[in-house]
Amino acid sequence: MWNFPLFPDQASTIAKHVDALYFFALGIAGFFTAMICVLILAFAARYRRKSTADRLNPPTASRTLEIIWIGGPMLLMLTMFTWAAILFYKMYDPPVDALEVYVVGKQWMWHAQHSEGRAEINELHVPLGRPIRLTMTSQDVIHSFFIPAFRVKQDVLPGRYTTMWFEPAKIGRYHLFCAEYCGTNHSAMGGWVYVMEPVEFQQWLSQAGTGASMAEQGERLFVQYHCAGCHRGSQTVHAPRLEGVYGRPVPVQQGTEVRFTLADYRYIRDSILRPKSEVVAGYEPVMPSFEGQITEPDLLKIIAYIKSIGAKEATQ
Ligand code: HEC
Ligand SMILES: [Cu+2]
Repeated sequence: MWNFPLFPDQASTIAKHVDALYFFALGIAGFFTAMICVLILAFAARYRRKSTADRLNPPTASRTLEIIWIGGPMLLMLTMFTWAAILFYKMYDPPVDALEVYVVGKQWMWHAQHSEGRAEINELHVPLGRPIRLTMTSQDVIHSFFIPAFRVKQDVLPGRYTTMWFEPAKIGRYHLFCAEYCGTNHSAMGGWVYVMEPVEFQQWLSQAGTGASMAEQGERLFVQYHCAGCHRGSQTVHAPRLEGVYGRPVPVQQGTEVRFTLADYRYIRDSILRPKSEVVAGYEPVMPSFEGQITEPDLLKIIAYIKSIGAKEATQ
């Protein structure tokens, strides 16, 4: 059978909106390109050297024309801008009930980790009809996570967390790419996204793996890296308890001043890798740096653990 799709599937809820805007912009560009081509040819024919067309007293001013050529394009541009801005906000504002998945890019593969514990390489399994939020980072250079059928693409940067969300709208298997040239095997850095029925997805989640959730795996690392030795009420080291720290403003000492910083993914990651850069007010900068010792997937697990003890404390 003839199978040459000009366009990828529309497999997420946002896909048709992105396409509508795309075709609107393409239509306008196409219309003006065609109009200019036709006019160039028409005028070339009409005013060719031998033609007898009237060249006397050309009009030098026309208010109506000026209003049209200033107002028209402005209106078109503002329409495109407003439309795109609305869509942009929608795409960058994940719903609160979104399912969390963590993605780490590295030369040259994608590592995805579900909060429930299961991890996968160059594959991403997601349920139909649930918003999914990806928190992503890179272990080396800049990558970009791209799922054409979902119309989503987001740069993945070393030393930083970026997020993106989508809601799968169609069962199936869709291409996954790295869309930022990242070295020799960049072209091979990709795989498949599987959109499954929610029931099948739950089964898939519970198969294989260690059975431990990300937070539970994080707790083990927390003990393994001796974080627990200082942070669980040590007798010898004065260190803050981490229960409830996630999502709260933390007082950070800066010279003689104290400033508040939100304890989010960025803050906790920096606290572990560069503890001296933001020292909690009232504490000595005695925490060692774990730079280069903990991998990105493990950092995400430790953060998941710290996040989970926050939730526990908040309900007490
Ligand atoms: C030698 C003791 C020690 C060890 C080991 C240690 N920390 Fe710390 N940590 C501290 C102290 C002291 C502070 C407060 C001063 C500061 O911000 O550097 C702190 C601050 C933090 C903060 C910021 C807390 C807040 O209230 O804002 C986080 C998060 C953190 N540590 C996580 C970890 C993790 C995760 C590990 C293990 C990978 C770890 N720490 C290992 C002593 C330690
Ligand atoms: Cu890449």
